Amino acid sequence: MGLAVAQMGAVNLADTRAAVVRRLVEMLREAAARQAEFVVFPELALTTFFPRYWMDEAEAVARFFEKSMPNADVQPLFDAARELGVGFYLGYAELTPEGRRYNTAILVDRGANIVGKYRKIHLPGHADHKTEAPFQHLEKKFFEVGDLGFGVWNTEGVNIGMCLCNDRRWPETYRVMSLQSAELIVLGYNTPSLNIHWNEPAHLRTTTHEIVLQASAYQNAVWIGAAAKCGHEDGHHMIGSSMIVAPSGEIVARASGEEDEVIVARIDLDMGRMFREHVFNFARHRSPQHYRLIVERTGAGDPLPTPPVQG
Ligand code: CDT
Repeated sequence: MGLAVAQMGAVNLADTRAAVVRRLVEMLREAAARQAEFVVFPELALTTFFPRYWMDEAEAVARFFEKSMPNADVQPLFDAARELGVGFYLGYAELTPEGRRYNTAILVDRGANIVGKYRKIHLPGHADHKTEAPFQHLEKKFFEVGDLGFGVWNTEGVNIGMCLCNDRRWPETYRVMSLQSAELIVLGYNTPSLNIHWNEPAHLRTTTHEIVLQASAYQNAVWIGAAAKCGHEDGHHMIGSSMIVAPSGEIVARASGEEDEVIVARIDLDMGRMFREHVFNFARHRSPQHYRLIVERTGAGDPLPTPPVQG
């Protein structure tokens, strides 16, 4: 399969949806010209990373949420996908007809049909106004926890699972999808270089991003395509390092800058199959009876009673 990851440089507050979609279409065309059949775009790809700004929910909805998909602004991307026969993953802020707000990603097939939807489950940040912080991270204010679980869709003969940004740091995300035979997991992210919660050294933001993608690809025998929105959005810097990671844990393609940039790899789905048949043969080696705490506890608690040690 030809897999492209389309990293985006900054989207500033002043940028219109139409201008952003023109950038996405240009990258879709480049990906198609380089024989990609599927393109991964970032989280909240159509706007700036607006959870960094304090505002009320009504203002956020009016300025940054999509009320339908595709809508008139985004239609050119769907038209280009149909014309080129290229599927894609796209992240955006979703307002449902019932007025609910989610951080959402869609899976679009090569005929430009929306075949899957994911709503972000691990929402980082806070809901209160941190007046001392240089910026906010208001995902817990603007979005509800996703209600669709971690789905996997067979599209174009490949089992594709989706998640979004902070989800990539949690092992459960990948395992739930690999237990549904996911072969490829795609995700978009907006990772600020500064962590407002503690004085995390800037380089660790990229190191931890790499570690989770490489370890998760290996432990779940999946390919991962991860697309950043990065660079300086109105002065707020976010990491790049969009990448494609193999089930061996190796990084096979990586963005080199912090601008719009398409990376492409021919991914061999048989590589995942080999890991799934041997070291990570789930059916042979997993022991879910010993994993009960994973679904019984949310936060860490006391050690469980253990049988007395013999001998
Ligand atoms: N968008 C997103 O989920 N970003 C988070 C930043 C967490 S710091 C509050 C991430 O995990 O990259």
